[in-house]
Amino acid sequence: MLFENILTERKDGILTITINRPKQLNALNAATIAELSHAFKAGEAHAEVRAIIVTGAGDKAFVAGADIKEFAAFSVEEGSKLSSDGQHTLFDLVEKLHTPVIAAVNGFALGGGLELAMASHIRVVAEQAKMGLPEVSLGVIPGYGGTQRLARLVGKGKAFEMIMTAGMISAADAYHWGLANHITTAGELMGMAQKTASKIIKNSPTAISSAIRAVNAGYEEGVNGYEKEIEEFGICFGTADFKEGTTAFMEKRKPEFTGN
Ligand code: CO8
Repeated sequence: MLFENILTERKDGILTITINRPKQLNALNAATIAELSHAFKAGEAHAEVRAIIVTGAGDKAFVAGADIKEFAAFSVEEGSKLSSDGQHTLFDLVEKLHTPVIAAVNGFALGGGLELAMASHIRVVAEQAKMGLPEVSLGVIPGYGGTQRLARLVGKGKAFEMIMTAGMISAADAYHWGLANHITTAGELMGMAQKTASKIIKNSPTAISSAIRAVNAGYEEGVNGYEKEIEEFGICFGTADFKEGTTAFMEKRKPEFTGN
């Protein structure tokens, strides 16, 4: 697929995906969502990609939301379809990706932008970034999983406040509420995201995928997270990575994981 709205770069096992519509503050139109979906799937399928960083082009915005101009005239059916398609194509896909995803939040992360950051496994945030779910100010609600993921990350009370006031919070507040894993200067943002990714990719890719599935299971309706943990724990014992990790420990050397 030829990308028109995103840039991708693969280096040292890390795929960086940059949403590249800076004049529109990287707003997510349908084409961008489709390209992102394709890039995340391709990254997950690529044997050399061990972590993915998603960020926004320019110094102003990570993503200022879904593209309001695109859906302003939609009907009830079209609105529902937009939300459902987006959740399945991109946001659920990112959350469930077997490859760890780090959002490097370089500026405004609003509406669908914050929802993309929240679907990512880890968020590294620049100190000038502003985050919020301003949808009710447009007469709509968060539709890309925001009502669910924000409440899980910051708690129900704070999520209600953020959603109902439609306000933005600072990076410092996001850190305080557990929405940001790290805060850093704008200049050090990508370095911090890469440093975090580098720590992750030293470890077993198969075990990391199992951990993603086990953690996510605890948030799935009708799934027992503890049972899923037992299942995934057992699966690890059949992997070459487990053999390598335990052998390397006993041989007092660094493991060389293959992800098998
Ligand atoms: N959609 C489309 N265009 C946008 C968006 C957006 N979300 N955000 C900014 N832009 C465009 C502006 O229209 C402007 O374009 P132009 O120059 O052609 O007029 C350009 O980006 C620059 O923006 P501003 O001039 O507004 O820049 P400011 O620095 O003055 O303001 C803000 C920055 C505060 C970020 C402001 O742009 C803003 O409030 N943006 C909208 C934020 C917002 O409401 N986001 C939520 C959108 S709704 C959403 O995400 C729903 C998700 C769930 C959808 C489920 C299916 C429906």
